[in-house]
Amino acid sequence: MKAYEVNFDGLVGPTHNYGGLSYGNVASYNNYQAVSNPKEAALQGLKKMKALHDMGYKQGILPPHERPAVAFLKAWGFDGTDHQVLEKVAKTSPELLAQVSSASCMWTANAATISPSADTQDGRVHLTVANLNNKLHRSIEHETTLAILESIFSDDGCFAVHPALHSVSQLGDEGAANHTRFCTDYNERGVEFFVYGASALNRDAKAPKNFPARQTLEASQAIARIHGLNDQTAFFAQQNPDVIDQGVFHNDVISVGNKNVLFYHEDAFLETSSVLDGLNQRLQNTELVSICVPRAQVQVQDAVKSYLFNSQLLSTDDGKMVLIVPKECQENANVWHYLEGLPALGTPIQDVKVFDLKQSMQNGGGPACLRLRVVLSEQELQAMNQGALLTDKRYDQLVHWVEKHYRDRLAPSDLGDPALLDDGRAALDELTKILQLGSIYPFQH
Ligand code: SUG
Repeated sequence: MKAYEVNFDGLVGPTHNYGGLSYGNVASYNNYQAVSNPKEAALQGLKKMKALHDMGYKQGILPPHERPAVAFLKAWGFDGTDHQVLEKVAKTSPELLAQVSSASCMWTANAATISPSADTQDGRVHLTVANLNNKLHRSIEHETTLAILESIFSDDGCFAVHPALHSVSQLGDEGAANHTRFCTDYNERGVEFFVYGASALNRDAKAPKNFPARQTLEASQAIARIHGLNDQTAFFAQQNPDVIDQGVFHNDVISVGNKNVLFYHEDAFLETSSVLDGLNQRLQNTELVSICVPRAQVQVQDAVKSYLFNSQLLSTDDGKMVLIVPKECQENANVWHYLEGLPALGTPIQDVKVFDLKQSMQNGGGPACLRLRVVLSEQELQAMNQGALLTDKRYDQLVHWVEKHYRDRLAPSDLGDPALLDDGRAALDELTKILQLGSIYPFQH
């Protein structure tokens, strides 16, 4: 049966702002307290979704979470009405307010890890929500993400949605940002490639020195077990710790894969030749096509600034592939020079398309961060909640919804505005109807 790669993009939330919250993520850190434009951010994201939908790809949508997350502030000892809580935290701890106001769930590559049914022991699609415990503002995402995924993939004959791993640093899990699947065709058994930043339990293992390794080997192994993968369908490799120290906080900032193609930077992995061998040994009916971008042409710093590898690598009807890159690639001379020459290299990547995602990019989130890939057979596609799929009509509804509810300017001092909370809730309530999700938010209960 035919299977599709469905990209579920995160719809940017009304509180999108620059909190400088992600140590190790250079763009997030550098844009601390810059003024954001949530309306533009959401429209930029929707434009990419619509463009891919128009190109014939299946496109899904994951909604933003409730922010500011007052429930967490209450759990941390702030009391009173919701407005009183906001007022108190804005006065006494604006830093904490920024943590609970981030729209970071927009980067849905970090929402979960997905194993398609062709790979798993019980023949169901397995989804494990990421605990994101390396960053406070992201560690509060997993409960709502679970509710959303359970609402979209509720048919337990087809899907198994698993809660996040226990939230401790040794089991740090950042979802599909560190997971790539290789295969001949989406409906065939593939090999799932888990790239970890460090091992938490092996004291002799190499680890980055300056910035945190957000994904552990132990978390990746746990997910592979939970999903019913085996030695042929799962393969683990360590990211090069030196590049984490240069700002490559997820593997999807330094490599991307699709079907049998791996597009990666020369410095991406700790042991590149064993990575390529390991993947090749496990791939069925095809050879791995590895496209290495040499450091002599594109330095790690160029990759971090431009997000060349945080691109979406998509199959086209003629059996080739197109790379969806952010505009920042055009602005980096080395990267653009490389991309201009890429089609002539004779690899499957024959086309490059550029998107303006500046609002997200300024927080370190490119095209690939904004999407969660879920491979679904025809039957699984029918079994999921159809409200979460983009159609022409739903796109128009969502653009109208953003225009109506979103601000075009948000400064750090605006986060304590009670109207931001109230308007946000009214907007999300309306959104759950557009996406047919039911009551997924705490304020709806
Ligand atoms: O977790 N940025 C996100 C970016 C996530 C990118 N995702 C992938 N590479 N898949 C992060 O670091 C910044 C928020 C702020 O600073 O306001 C932030 O959370």
